[in-house]
Amino acid sequence: MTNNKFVINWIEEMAELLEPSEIMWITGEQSQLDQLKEEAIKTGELILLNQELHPGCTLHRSAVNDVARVEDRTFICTEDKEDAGPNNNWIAPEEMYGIIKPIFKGAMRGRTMYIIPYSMGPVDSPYSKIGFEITDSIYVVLNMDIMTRVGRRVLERLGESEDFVKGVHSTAELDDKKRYIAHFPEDNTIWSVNSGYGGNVLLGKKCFALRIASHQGKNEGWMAEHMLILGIENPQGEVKYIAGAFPSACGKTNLAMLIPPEVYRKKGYKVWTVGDDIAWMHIGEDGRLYAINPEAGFFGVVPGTNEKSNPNALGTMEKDTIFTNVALNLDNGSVWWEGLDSNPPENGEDWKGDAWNGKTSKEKGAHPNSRFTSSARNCPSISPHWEDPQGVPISAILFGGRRAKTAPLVYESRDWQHGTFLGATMASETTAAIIGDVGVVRRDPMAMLPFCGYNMGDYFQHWLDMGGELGDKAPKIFHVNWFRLDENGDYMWPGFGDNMRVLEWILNRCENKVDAEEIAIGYIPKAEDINREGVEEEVSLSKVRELLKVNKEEWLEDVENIKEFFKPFGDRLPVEIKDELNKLEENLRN
Ligand code: GTP
Ligand code: SPV
Ligand code: MN
Repeated sequence: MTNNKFVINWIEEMAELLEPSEIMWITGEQSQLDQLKEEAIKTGELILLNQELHPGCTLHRSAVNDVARVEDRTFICTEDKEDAGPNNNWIAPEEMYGIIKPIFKGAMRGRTMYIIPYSMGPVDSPYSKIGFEITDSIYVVLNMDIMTRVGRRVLERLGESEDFVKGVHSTAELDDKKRYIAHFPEDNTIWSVNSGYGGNVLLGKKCFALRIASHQGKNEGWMAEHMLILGIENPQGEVKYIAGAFPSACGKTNLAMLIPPEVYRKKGYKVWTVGDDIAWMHIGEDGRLYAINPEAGFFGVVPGTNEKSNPNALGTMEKDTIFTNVALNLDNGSVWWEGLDSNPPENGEDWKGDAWNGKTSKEKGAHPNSRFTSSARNCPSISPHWEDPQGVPISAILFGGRRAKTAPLVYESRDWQHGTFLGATMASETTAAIIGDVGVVRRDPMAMLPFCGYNMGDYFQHWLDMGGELGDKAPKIFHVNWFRLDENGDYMWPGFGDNMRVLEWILNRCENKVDAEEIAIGYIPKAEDINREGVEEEVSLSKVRELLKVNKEEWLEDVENIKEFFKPFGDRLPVEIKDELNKLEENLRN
C-alpha cells in the first residue's frame, strides 16, 4: 500500500508485538467495507436491522462494562509530569510502555490486524492531519470509515512524510482492570487497549483530534477545540458562523442541527451544520479565525432525539448508520430509544441484548450514552461549506454547560481576555458520556477538561496568545445556559429550536445592532431584546427576566469553587486569568 519507510517500519514493529494471524490494509473501497460488514454480521459483532426501514443500518452492543469514556483510565504520558498538568492522569512514557507492552504482546493472536490510514480534515485542506489506526475490531474499522476519510488517497497525500499520528488499538480481553487509553503527545502516539467503546477506541476522534492535536496546536499556533460549528443564514443570504464548546452530552449536536422556529423560517433564516463535536481553528490570511471540522461523520447521543427535538439528526440516521447500545424491536427489526416516541416495543431486546418489554419494564431500553454513527453528508442541514479546505470564518464563540442555577440564559464577555476567563471557569453537571456519577457540578474549562493533552494553565495562556494575535478581528465570546431549572425542577427555557432566539441576540451583538446592560459578570441582554415572537411554550417577559437573573450569593459561591479549582495549577495559571477572577469578585462585592 505504501513505500513510506516510516510507516512500514512502525507497522512491522507493531505486527511483531501483536502477532496477528493476518494483516489487512483498509483501502477505502466500498467492496472491502461491505465484506467486513458481512463478516461482523456473521459473528454477531453487528446486528443487521430491517433493511427496508433502515437501509444500510446495523446495531452494535458493547460489553456492559464498556459503555462510555473512562477518564480514570486515560493518561497523558509526557516526560515531565508538569507538562501533563493537574488536569490529566500522568505516567512517564517509559513506565507506561512497561505497563502496556505486556498487555499488547500477542494480543492479536488468531485475529486480523486492520491498518486504517485516515485523514482528520478534508484530504485537500492545508489544515488536515494524517493518522494511522491499527485495530483488531471491525466495528472500529467501519466507524472510522464514517467518522474520518480513510484509504489510499490518504497515503497519497502523506507521501514520504514522517508527519503522522501512530495509533494502536486492541480489544484484547476487554478486561476493564487492564484498560488503558494512553497518549504520548511528544511522539504523536496513542495506545488504547481493553475497550471497544467510541471515544476510547475511535482514535481519530478524542485521542488525536483533541488530545494530541491540542498539543500540536499549542506548538504550531492553532487551536483544537471540543466545539460544534454552525452557520446562520439571514434573509439577505449572508451566512455568519458560530463555534460552541459545551461538555459531553450538553447540546452540541442539537445546536449544530438546529431548525429555527417557524417565524424565523418564514423570514428566510436557515441554519447550516458544519460540525457537531470538534473544531480545528487557524488564523486566516485576513487575520480572522477560521474553523474546519476535522471529522467526516457524527458519533452522536441517541436518547432524547425525536421529530421535535432534532429532526435533522433523525434524517441523518435514516441510512448507513451504526447504532450502538440502543434497544431492538424484534417484531420489525427496528430500533428504539428513550425519548424517541411513546411507543416502545413490547417484544424487544434492551441494549444489553436481554429480552425487554418497553411497555412494562422499569429498565431502560437504550443505554443513556447510546450513540449513532452517521456520515455528515447524510445530514439534511449539512453546510455547502462543510468541506471547505480553508474552513469557515467564526464570528462568535459560545461556552455553555448544564447549570440548574447560577448561569443566566446568555451573557457576553467584555473582551477576549474576559471571554477566555468565561471558558476557563465553565462548569456543568456531569452526564452519562463519562463513567461515573451523573448530575454533579464540576468545572470543565472550555469543555476540554477530559481532552486537553497538556497542562491547562498553558492552554489558557495559549488562548490568551491567540487573542493577542487576532486583536480586533477576534470573535466575540458569549456564555449560554439552556438548562436552568425552576423551583419544580422543570427546564425554564424551551431550548432546542428556540435557542435560535438567543443566537439572534448574539449575532445582533456581533453587528452592534442591540444594546446590553453591563453587570458584574459581563454584558447581559435586556429581557425585551430576546425575541419571543411565535414562541410555542409559554415564555413570558418575566420568565426571561428570571432566566437572565444573576444572584450574587450564588456567584460568590462559584468564585470560591473556582479558586479551589485553580489552586493545583499554581504558577502555570496566567496572571490575566487571576486578574479576571479578582475583578469578578470585586464586581460582585460592590
Ligand atoms: P457529545 O457528543 O457527548 O460531545 O455531546 P453533545 O454536546 O453533542 O450533546 P447532544 O447535543 O447530543 O445533547 C445531549 C443531550 O442534551 C440530549 O439528551 C439532548 O436532548 C439534550 N439537549 C440538547 N439541547 C438541549 C436544549 O436546548 N435544552 C434541553 N433541555 N436539553 C437539550
Ligand atoms: C463525548 O463524550 O464528548 C463524545 C463521545 O463526543 S466520545 O466519542 O465517546 O468521546
Ligand atoms: Mn464530544
